[in-house]
Amino acid sequence: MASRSPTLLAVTLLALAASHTASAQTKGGPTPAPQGAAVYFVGIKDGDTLPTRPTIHFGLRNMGVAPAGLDRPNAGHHHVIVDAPTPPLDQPIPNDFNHLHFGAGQTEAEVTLTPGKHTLQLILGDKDHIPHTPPIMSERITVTVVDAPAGAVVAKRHPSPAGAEVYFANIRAGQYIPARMVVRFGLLNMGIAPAGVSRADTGHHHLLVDTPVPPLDRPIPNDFNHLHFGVGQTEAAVTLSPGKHTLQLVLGDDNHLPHEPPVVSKPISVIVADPEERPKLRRGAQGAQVEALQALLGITVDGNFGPETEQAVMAAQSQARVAADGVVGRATWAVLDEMGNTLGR
Ligand SMILES: [Cu+2]
Repeated sequence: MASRSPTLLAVTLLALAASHTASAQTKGGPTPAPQGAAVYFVGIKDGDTLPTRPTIHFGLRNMGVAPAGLDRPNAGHHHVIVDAPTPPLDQPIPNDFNHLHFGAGQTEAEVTLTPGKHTLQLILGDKDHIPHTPPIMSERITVTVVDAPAGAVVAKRHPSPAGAEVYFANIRAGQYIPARMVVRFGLLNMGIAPAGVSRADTGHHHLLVDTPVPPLDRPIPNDFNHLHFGVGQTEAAVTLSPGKHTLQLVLGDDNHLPHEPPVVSKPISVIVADPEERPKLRRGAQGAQVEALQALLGITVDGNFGPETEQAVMAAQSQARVAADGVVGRATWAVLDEMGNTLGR
C-alpha cells in the first residue's frame, strides 16, 4: 500500500500538468467566442512565397468584425503576428512591429516584409485587444519573401489546358500593315475572363510590342511595350510608328501572370508603311505578301496570286469604287487597310 503512493502521486501530477497546458491554450480574456469561430489566411498557406508587399486577406468564420473599442458580441478585430511567438492570450496583444493591429475592422492589409523567411499568425482581439476565450487564432505559418512587384503572389500560376493556343487572327508574319490597325486575337481551347476574375482555363490577352516574353513568374508589366486587354477584349486598335515591329501575344490569368505552361503566340514581324511604300502585287506574284493579301480578302491562302486572287481583288476594288484592274497598288492597299480595320467584324 505504502509503496504504491508515490506512483499514484506522480500520475496525478502528470494529469494536472496536462490539463494546465490544455487550459492555457483555450483560455483567453473575459470576452467569450462563439462555437466554431475560426480565423485563417485567405489564399496564403504554410510554405508559400510572397512578394515584399503582399496584401494579406483575413478570413473569419462564425464571427463578425468590429473595430477596437466597440463592444459587440461575437465580434473582434484582426492582428497579424510577424516573427513572434503567440503572445500571452489573457492580456492585450502588444502593439509593435511584430504585432500589427487592424483596429479599424480591416479584413485585408498590405504588409511590408523584408526578403527572407517570416512567420505569420492571425489572432482576433476583443474591444480591448485581448484574445477571446477560447482564443481565435490561426496556426503560425512560415512564408518566404522575395523581391517582386507589389500585389503579386509569386509562383502561383494557373495551369493552362492541353492544346491551348493564342494567335493573331488577322496578321501574318512579314505583313505590311497601316500605322493604325485593328489587331484580332485568336484563342483555342481556352476561354476569356477579365483581369481579376479567377476561373479555370481562362485568361486575358496581352500584346507584346518590340519586346521579348517577360519573366513568367511575375505579372506581365504594363507599359507601351506590354498592352493589357483586361476587360476581355478579343480585338484592339493598335497604333504603331512606321518601320519594322515585332508582335507577340501572351495570355495572362486573373493576376496578369502567364499560365503554366505559358500560352504564347510565335512572335511575328510586321512592317508599318504607307500604301505607296508597299510592293505592287499583281497576277503571278508569290510569297508572304500574297498570303497576307489573301488572308485580308478572306480567300484561300496559298501564296500564289492566281485568277481567284485577282477576282477577289477586283471585287474589292469595284466595291470601293477604285479602278477594278486586279492590281494591288497604292489605292487598293488603302482600300484593304480600311477593310481590315473595322472593329467588331
Ligand atoms: Cu493583364
